[in-house]
Order: sequence, then C-alpha cells, then structure tokens
Amino acid sequence: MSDDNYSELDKGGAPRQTVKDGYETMTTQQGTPVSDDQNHLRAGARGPMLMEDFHFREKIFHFDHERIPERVVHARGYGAHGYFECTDTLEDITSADLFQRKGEKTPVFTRFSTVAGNKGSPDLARDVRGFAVKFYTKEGNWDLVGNNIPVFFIQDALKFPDLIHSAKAEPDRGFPQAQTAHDNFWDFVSLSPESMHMIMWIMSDRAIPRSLRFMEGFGVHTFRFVNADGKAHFVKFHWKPKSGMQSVVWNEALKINGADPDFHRRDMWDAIQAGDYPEWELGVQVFDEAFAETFDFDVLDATKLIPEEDVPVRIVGRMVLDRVVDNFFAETEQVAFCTQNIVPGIDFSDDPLLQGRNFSYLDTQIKRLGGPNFTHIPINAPKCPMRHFQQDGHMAMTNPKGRANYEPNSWGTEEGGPREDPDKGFKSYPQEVAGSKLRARSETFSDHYSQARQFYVSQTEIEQKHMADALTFELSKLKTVAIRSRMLGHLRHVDEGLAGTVADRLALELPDKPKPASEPKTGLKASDALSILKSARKTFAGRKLGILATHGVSADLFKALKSEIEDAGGMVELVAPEIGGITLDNDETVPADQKIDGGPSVLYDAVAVLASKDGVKKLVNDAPSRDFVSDAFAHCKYIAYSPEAKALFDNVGLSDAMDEACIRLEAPGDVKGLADTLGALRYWDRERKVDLDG
Ligand code: HDE
Repeated sequence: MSDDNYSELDKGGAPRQTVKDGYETMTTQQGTPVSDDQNHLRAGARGPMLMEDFHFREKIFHFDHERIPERVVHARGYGAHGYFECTDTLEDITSADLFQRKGEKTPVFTRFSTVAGNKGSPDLARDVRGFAVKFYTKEGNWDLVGNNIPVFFIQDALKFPDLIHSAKAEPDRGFPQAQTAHDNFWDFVSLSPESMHMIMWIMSDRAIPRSLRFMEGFGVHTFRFVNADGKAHFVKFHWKPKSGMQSVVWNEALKINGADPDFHRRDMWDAIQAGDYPEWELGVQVFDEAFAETFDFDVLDATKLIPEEDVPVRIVGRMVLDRVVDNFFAETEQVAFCTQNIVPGIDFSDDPLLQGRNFSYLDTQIKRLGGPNFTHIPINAPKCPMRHFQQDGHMAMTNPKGRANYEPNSWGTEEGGPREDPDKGFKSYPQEVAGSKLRARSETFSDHYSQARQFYVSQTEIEQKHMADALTFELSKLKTVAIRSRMLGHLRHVDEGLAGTVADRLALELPDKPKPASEPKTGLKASDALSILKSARKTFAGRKLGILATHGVSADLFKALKSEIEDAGGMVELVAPEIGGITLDNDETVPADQKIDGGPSVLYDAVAVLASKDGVKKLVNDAPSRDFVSDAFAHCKYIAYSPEAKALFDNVGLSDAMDEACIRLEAPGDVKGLADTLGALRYWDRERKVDLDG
C-alpha cells in the first residue's frame, strides 16, 4: 500500500486500497471516477448526510433493487454450459436441424432444480428434480424442460396451482420448507388418485439423488417429430447419465442437508472444475399412431410412461456439461425456459398438461424478469440470427436499425427487413381437430393405479423397502389421521403388501379400497429400467472416497489407496483431525481437505480410515470421528481400514458387525481391485441389520 493511504479526512478510518496500488479506477454506473467509497458526503465529519451525494444514492438504490422474484416453482437450481453432440442422425424422422449431422455439436445450457423449496432451501430435499435444457440450435432455441421422473402428479394444467399450493409451506404457518411431509400435500394427493403413479416415484430413491450427475432426465410429455416430408411420429425424450444412477439413503439425506446444504451444486461445480465433465446420453422413444392406439394407456396422459421394453430407447446423442457459469445471477437465475420454444421438426402433442405449460412459462418470465425483452439477456438469446419487427419495451437491448418496422413495405430487400420462409419456416403439424367445446377428461385417462403398481413391482426388494420407509416417514408427520388412512386405501390398489407394511408401522387398520375410476389392469410386467439398482453401471468413476487419517500412517498405503481410486476416475479427499493435515510415516506432510468436524462421512460415496497406533487414540473419543464410521456403516457404505484403525470401530460397537464390505488394508498391495469393489456403491445386505424397520 502507498504511504498516503490514510486520507486527511479519514482520521478514524482504516487504510485504503487505491489506484496507487495498481488497481483499476472505480466509477459510478455513469462512469464518473470515484474518489472515496468509504464515507458518504456529510456536513462536517460528524454532521448529517447531504442529499446531493449521487454516488451514495446510486449505490444504495441499486442494492435495494438487486433481488428479482424467485421462480414460483423450481426456485432452487443450478446451471452449467455444455454441448449436445448428435451421434445418430434422425433425418428420416425429424427435420430438426440439430439431429441432421453426426458429430455436430449444438451449445446447451442446463439447469437442474428442486421443485418445492425456496431459493435458499437445502439441496437434498425429498423432491422431484427439474432437468431443463436449452439447445441453442441453428434454427432457434429449443427448450426441453423436463424432470428426473418420467411422469407427473396431475393430468390437467388447471390443477397445477392446487398441487403446488398443497406441496409448498402451509400458508398460515409458513412451514414446512421444501418438504411434502405435511397434511396439505397428502390431503391433496389422497383426494387426487391420478397422483398415485407419481407418488410411487417420489417415495422411491429417485427423489433423493446422490448427485445431479447421477440421475436420469425425461421430457415427460409425448411430443411430435416431423420429417421433411411432413410425416409425423410421436416421441418421448430420455436423458441417461453416463456414470449411472445413484441415490442416497434418507438418514444420510437429512445429515447432508445439515453438513452441506449446497451438496448438489458444489458437486456439480467441483466436477466441472476438475475436468470430470458430467455427461448424459439423449435417447428417444419413437412411435406412431398405430402404437398409440394399441397401447394400454393414453400417450397424452402425463401420469403414464411407455416402458422401454415396449418401445426401446434409441440413443441419438450425448450432452456434456463442460463449463461453469461466470455469474450465477446472470445465467442460472436469469435463464428463462419456455416449453413453447420449439424448432422446425419438433411439435407439441395434445397432452393437456403440456398445452397449459405453453402458456405458463412465457407468462411467468415477464413477472420474473420484468418485461417482454428477457430474450435479449445473453443467456436467453438465440445464437442464430434473429430478425423480426418486434420493438421497444423495457430494457430493449438489441434494436433494429433503419426505417422498416413493419411489413409488407416498399423499402426493398436491402432496407425492408426480413420476410417469411414458406419452405423452411416452422409449420405446425396439420393434425385434424374436431369436437364440441367442453370441459372434460377423456376416459382413456382414468386408470390411476396400474402403472403405480408396475413401478412398485419393478423395484428390487431393498428399493421397495425404501419406498415403505418413505411412505411411513411422510405419513407419520401428518396430524390428521384420516388422511393417513385415505392414503392406505390407495396403496391397497397399488400393492396389498406395501399397504399392509405401512399400516402396521402407522398402527392403523387397513381401510376399504376407494372405488377406482376404472378397474386397474393386473399383470403389467416388471420393467427393469424403472429400478435404479437393476440398471446400475457399477463404477466408482466420478465418485468420492473420504479418507479419515491421522499422523504417522503408512505413506505407501496412503498413496497406493489414492492412486487406486484416482486411476479408476474417482476422487479422494483427506479428512483429518487438523486442517493443517497429516504427516505420513516418511515425514511427508499432506494438507487436509476437511477437518473432521466439517467432513462427515455422508459427504462421501465410500470411506477409509487409516490411523497410526497413537493417532487412533485421539479418534476413539472424538464425536465426529465416531459418527464418521458409525454413519458410514449405517448408510451401507464400503469402508476400508488399516489394522490400527480397528480400535475406532470397536469403540463404537461395530466389532462384531464388521462384514465383507469392511475391507482391511494391511499392506499397499491390498488396495488392488478396491475401486472395482467400491463400484457397487453400497452394500445393501447390511441394511436390514442397521434398521429398526428391517
Ligand atoms: Fe413446470 N413450471 N409447470 N413442470 N417446470 C416452471 O416456469 C408449470 C411441469 C419444470 O430451471 C415455471 O420459469 C405448469 C412438468 C422445470 O428455470 C412455471 C405445469 C414438468 C422448471 C411452471 C408444470 C415441469 C419448471 C416456474 C403444469 C416436467 C424449471 C418458473 C401444467 C416435464 C425451469 C419458470 C428452470 C418451472 C409451470 C408442470 C418442469 C410456473 C403450469 C410436467 C424443470 O412456468
């Protein structure tokens, strides 16, 4: 700092950093250089403020207006940039430009979100995750605004405000935040049998993903692909994570929310910054009217899916997210997804939920972003040319030049502005439409239980147990017993065993089944693709091992373990009693990534405990160290340990419980093959032993 950092007028102030130290000149928004950013203009050093202080007024005025309304749903989200690469052309089925040339890349911006919680709510709420992708194609922006669950709660957009009101905090008390475990939500869904399929999904582990990188995504609705000859097919969109799916267990989710409420966004940021780019395959289920007519359910009903066994998913591309945002507000907060944003070659279907969404998204952006020119914000602007005669409005940034602001006009091709293209311009599929004007729901939407049952029977036993646990947890939080009971009636239509288990745990009699709108179909076959565990990819790549270690541990063992995981594409963090790190037995020092109080085992996919004889003495009485191993054990994680560390396990009462997923590492050679073993991600055989409801 230069010598004259203390100004004459600053007798009571702190030293200043100024341009004399090599910084750029600070200015007001008008570009006027600022001489003093510490003190407002006043009459005398202890006197009142002067209104003429334009710098103060501008700075505070701007601060006062920093916030914009958060999204009414999906308020908490996290976005990243990347690209979509076409790996299989679809020219025979759609004229959409991004699917025409193999190997061609289209820039994308993707935002993941939770639905119910506000902007500051924790990441690991039990909730649906939004999975919204904006493709900046050469023929305009295509927004595929999907979720990580392929079906939805309701069939008609008119019910959306009711659904969301019921799920969010109750209006009188203002809680609970980011939770469906309250009376209003279960009251609404138990009075809306069409929700039952979706209820099965949100009570499954899909609603508590380990990472945004490890979940599937779905366009949910049936859309249309239209080819160059005008021929149409129906299509459903699927995103499949390259590293496979993975979820946490509920007790772990609760603890992650305390230890790191930003767990999912930090994970995404860290992975991209480390060059471990999240990747998904894009798949399509393409089918025609003939299939739609023979299918057991209505393809326009967003509470139903089409099993992959009936219409296979054809992989047509991949999405890689390789760049974090420069500014969270400018990009993640201001991105405006609209389901109405489609491009030539893609079209809507008559799904009544999708039709309603097409109004809602555009409408909400005007409120949220303050005017009709939100498409001028760089994150929302297409990357292809835009030419039209729309003009003016709040914050107009990209304004046409010249005289022509209407057409037709006489100003010629040079100055007369753009004109329509009857060949390549977007054309709606000329579907025949007829019918009386009425408010009605088609009878083909009336089967509310069959696919809920199909989802349940498609799960592994442990996944079914998690669903029973989740239902018990949520319903146990209700104050109104009649609502619990009403839900049990619906569950009987899904699976009598499930209904019985939940009823037992809630100490309730099973009620009569409610009369279904139409008789559920029996015998829908299990679909393996619906189960996370049946479709596991068995890899530790992209996962994190947390090593709790003390001073004096074997350098050879520590390094061998680290390389084994890193060579398999995994990440390693050192958790230590002191943040300064540990000194290995060869006197080398390794700085810690986390001090044990800040690095509980819930943050890791698997853990190792390496201790020296002296080191372990400290750990056995330390509460965070004890939680580290007992939680890892209770959450069915793989645990590696050095012989000296065993004392910690003995001390928390695990000595007799250690099983084959507790792996003893005596020598560096013992780590060989460990990454493969950890690829199983959890040792589910343990769960029944560590759970009261086992
Ligand atoms: Fe949304 N939804 N939604 N939704 N939705 C919004 O738009 C709406 C639905 C989804 O990261 C809002 O920009 C209605 C289904 C995602 O910015 C709003 C209906 C699916 C996001 C809105 C639905 C979604 C939203 C709030 C019933 C999965 C976050 C802020 C017909 C296919 C996008 C905004 C982002 C956001 C309305 C149902 C996914 C109010 C009326 C079904 C991923 O317009």
